[in-house]
Amino acid sequence: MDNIAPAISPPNGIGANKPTNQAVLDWVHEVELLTKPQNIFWCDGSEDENRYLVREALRQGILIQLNQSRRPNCYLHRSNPNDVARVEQFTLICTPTKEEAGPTNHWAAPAETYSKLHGMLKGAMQGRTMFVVPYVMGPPGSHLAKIGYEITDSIYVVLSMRIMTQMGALASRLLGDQADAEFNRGVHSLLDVNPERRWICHFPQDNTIISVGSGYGGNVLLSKKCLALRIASYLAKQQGWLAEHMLILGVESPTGKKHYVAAAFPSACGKTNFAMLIPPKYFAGWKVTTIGDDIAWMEIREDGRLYAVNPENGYFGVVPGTSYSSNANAMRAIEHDTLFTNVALTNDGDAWWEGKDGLPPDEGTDWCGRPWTPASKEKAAHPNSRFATPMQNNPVLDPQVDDPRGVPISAIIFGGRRSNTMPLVFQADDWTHGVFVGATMASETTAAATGAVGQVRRDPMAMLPFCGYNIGDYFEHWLVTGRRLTNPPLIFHVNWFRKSAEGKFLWPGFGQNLRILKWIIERCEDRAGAAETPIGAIPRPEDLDLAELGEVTPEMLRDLLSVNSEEWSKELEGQREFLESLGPKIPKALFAQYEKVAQRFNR
Ligand code: OXD
Ligand code: MN
Repeated sequence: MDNIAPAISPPNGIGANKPTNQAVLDWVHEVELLTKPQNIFWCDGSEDENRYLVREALRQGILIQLNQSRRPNCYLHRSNPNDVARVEQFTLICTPTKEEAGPTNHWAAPAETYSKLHGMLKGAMQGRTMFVVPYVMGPPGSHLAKIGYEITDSIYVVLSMRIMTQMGALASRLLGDQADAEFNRGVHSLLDVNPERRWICHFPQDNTIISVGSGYGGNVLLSKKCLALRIASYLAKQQGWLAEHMLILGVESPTGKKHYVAAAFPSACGKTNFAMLIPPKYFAGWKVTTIGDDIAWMEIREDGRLYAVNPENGYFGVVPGTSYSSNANAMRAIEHDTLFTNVALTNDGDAWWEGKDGLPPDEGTDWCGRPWTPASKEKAAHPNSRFATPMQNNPVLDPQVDDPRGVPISAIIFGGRRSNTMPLVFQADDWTHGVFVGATMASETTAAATGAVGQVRRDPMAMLPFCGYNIGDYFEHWLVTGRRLTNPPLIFHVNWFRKSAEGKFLWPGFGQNLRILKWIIERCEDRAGAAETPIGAIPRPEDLDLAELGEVTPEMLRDLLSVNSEEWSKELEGQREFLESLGPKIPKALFAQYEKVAQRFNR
């Protein structure tokens, strides 16, 4: 087999930034002895290093340069077609007992898994360069900030980590030289990108991740889903904070009053779009700003409120459907300094995808590198094609994004993609009811993970694939956190995706979601009305600001805000069955919430 990641020989001064912490050096040495790379490249995150690595990646065909006058510093990467999404079935939580991983995770015993992985990694980097990538997650100075090192044999991973994290010498400086300084150990090897030897393994007790056989972002950018969610959720439980699959946005009204909200939607359900929302014309003077688009780390502060930081430095967003009309801020962000994966290529060197503004090109090259025309049966861009872009590219980046104290959260929003049942928005009675709403939320599956698309699955707090320990303990942790919050955020549920009987979306979504956000923050300020329903408080049409919303008729609005008892009797049944299926660790308080809601329907 040709080596898919041949070694590179950097010039003097590049790839030589060896950290000084002996524990890091010892661990890297162990991995070196196991994987036998041709050489080690110590990354420092500098511009020179980046230029050199991009040049090498272009030379090896790992990247394709896009038209530099149209998209400066933008490149396209094509992953192996067998490797285009997260692989939940091969993602393991390796805790001493199966019970610690719980019913929603694939579990494997740590000792056996280490030896299986070590077997696969033996000599795996022969003829390759082993990159050591130091990185920081979270604003430096925040005591939630975490340091990680990812060892990888993929240049694409290094270039992506540079965008997605604060990568480089800063991490080693912050870690210092103490032998017991805490850092995450991540080892990644492409091996031969074979789906039969693809494993994403987490060892929460060892703060260690090993990922083999994949080159796709969600499986290999170990800072993101692996550290910032799976390992961090485990640490958060031990240490009394929350690591969540949530965007964080700021919303400021024309009077200058500002709130921050965090929202958990499953993968590819519009978190990035919501986090970068552009107010419609009628809402002149309103501003929405982004703290983060995917992950929130939150802790309780002295004032009894929840404060959030974004651990990441960039956005790894779904490309198809992104356009100047759906998300002009994202479009501006990805005009430069962006790494695209699995989009199509136009003949003049630009990126193209389904849902981009304008007409499709007459001809081009699809995500697999095959000639493509609008008559082709296959899509030009893979439905899970991605951009990786630094958050500094975001024209509406919130000024507080680097604040080590984080931002105070007024509301938490859960949401999913549901064609029916779930109204446009409702408010939970209180924190405990909100935890029940989050714990039982569901969504139609998307292309972000391998497997069937469009099937309703329960995805508690959008953490089903990301909670690094027993989901029952996780729910309990949420309940305990609620008891510690003297000034808790209000909790809501939204559904932008409800459809008419004819299968048409009832709500325009995107910028118009500000109307719902406005009601939410008015509820936080105790100045918006609502109707009490069995599932929670739902705005009446007169409680929403609907001026100049031509496309939604009163009938559509009625359907959007309705609670259909037949649909809800099925929904409640599904919620109860789901909680029961999770076994004995599910807190009784959640079943009590179920009973409460069910009884309200029977009144
Ligand atoms: C993501 C995901 O990539 O949730 O953010 O899959
Ligand atoms: Mn995500």
